[in-house]
Formats: sequence, C-alpha cells, structure tokens
Amino acid sequence: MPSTVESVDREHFFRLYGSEVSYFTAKVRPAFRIKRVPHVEVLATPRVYREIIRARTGLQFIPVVVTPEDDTWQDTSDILDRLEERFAEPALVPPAPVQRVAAFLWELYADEFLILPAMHYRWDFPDSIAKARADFAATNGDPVAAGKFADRMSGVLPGIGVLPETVPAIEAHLAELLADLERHFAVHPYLLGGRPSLADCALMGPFYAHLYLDAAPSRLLRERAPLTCHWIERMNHPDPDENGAWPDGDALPDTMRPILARIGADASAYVLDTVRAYETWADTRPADVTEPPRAIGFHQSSLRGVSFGRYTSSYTLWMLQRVIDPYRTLSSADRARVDQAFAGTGCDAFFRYEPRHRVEKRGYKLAFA
Ligand SMILES: N[C@@H](CCC(=O)N[C@@H](CS)C(=O)NCC(=O)O)C(=O)O
Repeated sequence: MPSTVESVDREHFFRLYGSEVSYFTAKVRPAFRIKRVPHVEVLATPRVYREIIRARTGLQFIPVVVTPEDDTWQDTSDILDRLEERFAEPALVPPAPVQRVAAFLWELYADEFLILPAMHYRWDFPDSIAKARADFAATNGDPVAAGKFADRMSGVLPGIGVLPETVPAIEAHLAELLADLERHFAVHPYLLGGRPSLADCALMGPFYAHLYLDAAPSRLLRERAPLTCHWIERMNHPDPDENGAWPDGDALPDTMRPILARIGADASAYVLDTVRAYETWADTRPADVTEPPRAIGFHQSSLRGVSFGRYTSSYTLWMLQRVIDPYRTLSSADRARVDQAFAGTGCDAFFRYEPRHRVEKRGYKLAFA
C-alpha cells in the first residue's frame, strides 16, 4: 500500500525533500508556505537519498524539489528564483533597487557567513552534539547512516574556520546580531519591514534549523532574543491574511543599519577572501579542468583581527554574483541610490569587487562560464 506521502496527487503537488534540522531546507520552507504553493515536505531518508536525491541530481545535498511536471530543482537559490517566477505573488524579492540588493546581500550573509555560528553552536557543545545526533537518527531512520553523516558534518568545522582562536569572535558576532535583531523586531515584523522577503527566508536557514532547534543555542535565543523567536515562528507559520508592505521610497529600516555595518566589518572579508583565493587558482587552472572543484586548497582570512586558514570555496563566487549582478545592471541613478543607502556600512566592498572569473550552473554543478 502506498504511503500517505506517495499517494498525494503528483499532478498538482510539489515535493520538497529535506529535513527539519537542515539549514537549507529551513531557508526554502517558508517560501513554499508564504506563497501557498501546493506541496508536501518529504523527509530525506536513505531511500529518498538513493531513489530521488542522488538519482536525480548526482549530488548528496538537500533540499531537492520535484515539481508536478517531474522537473528537479536543486540549490536553494535556484529553488527560490523558480518559485518567484512561477508564484509571483506574494513576491519575496522586492522590486525597488536598494531593497532588492539588500535582500540578496542578506542571502549571501546568511548562506555563507552565518554557517560559522550555526556550525559552532551545533557541534562544539556536548548537549547540542547529543541532540543533533539524536535528531539526525530520528529523521533519517537509519542510525548508522545518520551517525556517519553527523561525523562528516562535525568534521567540517576547522575547514570553514570554526577554530579555538576564532570562536570568541564568532560568539561575539552572534551575540551582537541577536541584540540588534531584538531592537529591529520590536519595530518591524520582518527584516525588510512589513512583509517577508528573500532576506527572511535566508536567515531562517541558520536561525531555525540550527540556532532555534539545537540545544545550546536554543537556550541562548529564548533567553536573549524572544522577539527573534517570534519572528521564526511567524516565518514558519505565515498568516495568509497578512498584507504588510516593504518601506516606502525604497528605504531600509534604520534598525538594519548596525547589522549591515557588522556584515560589512565581519562577513565581507570572510566572503571576499575566499573569492580572491578562488580567482587566484582560476587564473592558472589546469587546462583539462572543466568544472571547478567545490573546495580548492586553503587560504588565509581574518575575523576581528584573528588570522586563520579556511578552505577555498568555488561556490562563494556564485553566491557573490547574485549580489553584484543585480547591482551592476542598475541604471547609474539607481546604483547611486544603492551606494548612498549602504554608505559607511562596509558592504560597498561587495559591490566594488570586480571578479575576473565567472561561474555558472550546468545541470546541478558549477562550471566555468
Ligand atoms: N548551496 C546548497 C547547499 C545545500 C546544503 O549544503 N545542504 C546540506 C544540508 S542543510 C547538505 O545536504 N549537506 C550535505 C553535505 O555537505 O554533504 C543550497 O543552497 O541548496
């Protein structure tokens, strides 16, 4: 007899294969709900990995979406773009230039930088480790496979720069972010004001799947950031009758400014150092290499004056392109407005960066453009 999930009408329902404790599943889940996309969320069990995820994408990543037409979408940024095309209302990407660039900047920050506190608070605290391992086993259904996956995930900490010497800066960054978010959510229900956007979806990755659900940071959030907890709940349970607006005149909320300044101060070096290292490698890459590997050796970066080594990611350039492409294609008048809105935050480092190389997606893989 087919399971309930298998028997859900395939002609009309999207399938979102993922997991509750998965960073990137948490990023797209609210978009499905806010846009009222007919869908079922299906747990990524070993069978699903074998028969759907690896079979369709050749990769091991969640989430994966299968559309009613049987197309397969992988990568949360692509999934959100496609949902936006197909379910235009309510829009998650603001139409006005400053807010639009801000939304993509938040996505870059949440995907690429907030992985540091998310991974630290999951894998550096005994009670978080125990809970995460139990959550993995419970959701995966195969304790041995879940244990191996947990070993692999906890093993990436030094590679991304979660090291004894960087932990104080990572913890301070999160503590300051929580304080600023509390001030922000006291005035605005969402990051960009009165309605949710891509920025909120992206922040849900680290904030819901890791910091809200994992043992040690869940206490931190509930003690220090109750309004941020309410925002998490709002994002996961959107009110269909809500009809707020993004701020008039393409403004950014004032309460976002200190957060942007921290993104400029801490995250820009982390992101741009890896892109620079990737480009240095790409300048002289072997002629027979047609696709960049996901990880290309190590490079030095720094966070709040602490120097550390981390692996060089090719994917970060693709994420950076998502910020600088919309910026570069603006009219000069609109670009001047964006420059003015971000002046003094340090985020202009992202806009000013001029990549010598470009990456694109071929199938589900990155390729040299
Ligand atoms: N850039 C991808 C990242 C997806 C991703 O890293 N997913 C995690 C779970 S949250 C995963 O499947 N990791 C498996 C691995 O790294 O081997 C996206 O946005 O979809």
